[in-house]
Amino acid sequence: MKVALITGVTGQDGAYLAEFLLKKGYFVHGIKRRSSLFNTDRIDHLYQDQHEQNVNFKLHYGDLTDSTNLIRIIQETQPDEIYNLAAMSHVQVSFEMPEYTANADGLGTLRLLEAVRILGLTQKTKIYQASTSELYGLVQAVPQSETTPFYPRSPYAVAKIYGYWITVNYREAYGMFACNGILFNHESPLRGETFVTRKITRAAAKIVLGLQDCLYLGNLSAQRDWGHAKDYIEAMWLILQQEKAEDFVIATGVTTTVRDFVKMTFAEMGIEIEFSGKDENEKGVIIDVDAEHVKRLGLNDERLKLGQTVVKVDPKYFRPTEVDLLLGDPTKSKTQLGWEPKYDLPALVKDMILSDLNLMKKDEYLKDGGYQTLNYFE
Ligand code: NDP
Ligand code: GDR
Repeated sequence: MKVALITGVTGQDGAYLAEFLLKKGYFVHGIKRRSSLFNTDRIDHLYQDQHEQNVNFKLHYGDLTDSTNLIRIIQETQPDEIYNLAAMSHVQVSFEMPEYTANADGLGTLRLLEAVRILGLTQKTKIYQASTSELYGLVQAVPQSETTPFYPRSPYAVAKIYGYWITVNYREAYGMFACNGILFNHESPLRGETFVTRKITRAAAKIVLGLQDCLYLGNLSAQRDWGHAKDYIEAMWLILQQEKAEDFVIATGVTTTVRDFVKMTFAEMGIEIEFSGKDENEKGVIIDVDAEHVKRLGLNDERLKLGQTVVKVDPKYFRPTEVDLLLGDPTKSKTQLGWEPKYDLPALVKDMILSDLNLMKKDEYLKDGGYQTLNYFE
């Protein structure tokens, strides 16, 4: 039985990857942070009572800022594969927490690599490092491939560039099987609520159900190459199954603006949005409602008014330095890994909005019953 250790197992990718590896017959160890409330929502369906026989999923308390803890967990678990997914992963928040981001995302990667080296596991343990398209930052060339130069534009990206190069360095210096997956944005119903796609699908569902009036966003013109997390975690695994340790770009090869993602989300519910105005004054207004479509989803079309403003810009979401355009070239991963995404963007949007409608209908139910529901605007 192969043994995998996943850092960041409670996050979006960690949850999908743990499920994927368990299905492949792995023993999966995951590192979770201690928090004052349970933070295992995304993996609760995988939970196993540790008193039972044949347990193959185990969680360990840990943190990427704590070397001795990492050394102990790796010594205890003796993993064949480590997937380093843990990170302070929010680009905008990294401007507010630059030092912590550097510590967890940059030095955290070094701590893992060093732990493997100190424990004499360099020839046994393969390491996957969660690198990112944010490394490309200020556009040097498109589409971005494994050979495109980096120009990071946030404390997050600068921390991740350290993680990228220290992974390459340990591969070259110590012959370790250590690889970077340079993954472009990938989303899902499990996506954190403050990343733009999930913020949009959650808010759109709430607006349609009458639980929220308006969605406030930042830069609507930013372009991202969005894929589905379920497809991307499979690529992580494929990268570690190769003969030779190498770095790979994982992307769809299609880029879309935030503005168009909003339109697609509402269109999925039968609502047409038009944007007008410029920069801080831009807004999105309902111009058409397909009543039949709305009713098919079990929604009340009378709540939706033509001319209703459902999106406004709030400059507080603008970043001090922005990444304007990401568009990946997945040629190497398609030819060498045989990787092919199953979801395109419309299928991703549909998966997310249907899931959030379902979730928000519970809030609607509570509201109708006189209970208070929470509104998040971050
Ligand atoms: P999430 O933010 O959903 O998950 C991050 C995980 O890291 C969570 O489990 C979090 O724990 C954990 N974590 C954060 N800080 C620490 C720390 N100091 N020690 C231990 N664990 C920590 O991210 P995703 O799943 O979306 O992304 C996975 C990885 O891939 C990240 O490294 C991200 O930077 C990178 N990446 C993501 C892309 C994407 O589009 N999703 C694209 C390219 C790269 P907790 O649940 O307690 O907060
Ligand atoms: P990103 O994702 O920064 O690309 O990093 P995010 O969804 O946060 O932003 C994408 C783009 O949307 C613009 N935007 C907004 N973003 C947020 N979060 N909230 C808003 O209200 C908003 N309005 C507009 C942003 O300015 C940006 O241009 C993600 C993370 O998962 C990283 O960890 C990962 O490395 C990269 O993707 C690849």
